[in-house]
Amino acid sequence: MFKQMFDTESSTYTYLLVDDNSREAVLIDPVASHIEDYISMITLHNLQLKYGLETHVHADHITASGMLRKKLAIKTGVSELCGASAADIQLKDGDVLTIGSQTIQVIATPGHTPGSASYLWNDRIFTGDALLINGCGRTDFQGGSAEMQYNSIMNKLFTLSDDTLVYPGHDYNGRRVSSIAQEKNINSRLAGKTRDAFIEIMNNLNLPKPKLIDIAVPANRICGVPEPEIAQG
Ligand SMILES: N[C@@H](CCC(=O)N[C@@H](CS)C(=O)NCC(=O)O)C(=O)O
Ligand SMILES: [Fe+2]
Repeated sequence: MFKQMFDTESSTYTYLLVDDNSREAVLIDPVASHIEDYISMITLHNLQLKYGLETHVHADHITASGMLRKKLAIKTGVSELCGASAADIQLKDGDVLTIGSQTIQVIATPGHTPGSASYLWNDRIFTGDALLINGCGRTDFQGGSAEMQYNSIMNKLFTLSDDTLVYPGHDYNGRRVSSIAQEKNINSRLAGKTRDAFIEIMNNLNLPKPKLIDIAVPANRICGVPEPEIAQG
């Protein structure tokens, strides 16, 4: 079982991955304002939520991971390079998590942020903001690096099988899924572009700062839950 959910406020995608035999499940990039929807879905389908995973410390919304940990005793996981010491699992490139007999592989894809990670599950890759559909995450805040982003995409994501389905962290134009082949062939920032050309594009996006960045980044370093609540368990 697999679900792709969308937060209209931040255009964020959240993904539910389920191992049908064991009913163990994972949420990738859950959004705080949708926590009741996640809990209803978990109850309805009789799931055992095992992990709440982040593709990075988000700048545009607050994560539901810490609240889910409080309510459902899940483990929260984020790259060790995110500076989110409150997370239960500090993930490294190559780490493998399991739901039932299925594996979720962590692939470090720094660039949008130093701790950005992608998750490979069967024929699907959840790229966060490392690779978007016909785009990629910006690299102009949170220690971002266009050069690292280029290397992550070319040397890690684009070495996956062409058939791998690409599920992004956001889409601002209603698109839901792509593939490695599609992004290699028609991503306008990458297809036929040199590394220098990519860096030039990324350094001249001139995007406004995300509205919530000053609230979301510190909150997400502690899994989105205020510290006193963590202290109380
Ligand atoms: N207007 C949005 C900005 C969102 C934004 O900057 N998103 C980041 C990902 S966290 C990005 O990389 N956007 C790429 C783009 O807008 O092309 C907000 O205020 O939250
Ligand atoms: Fe982001």
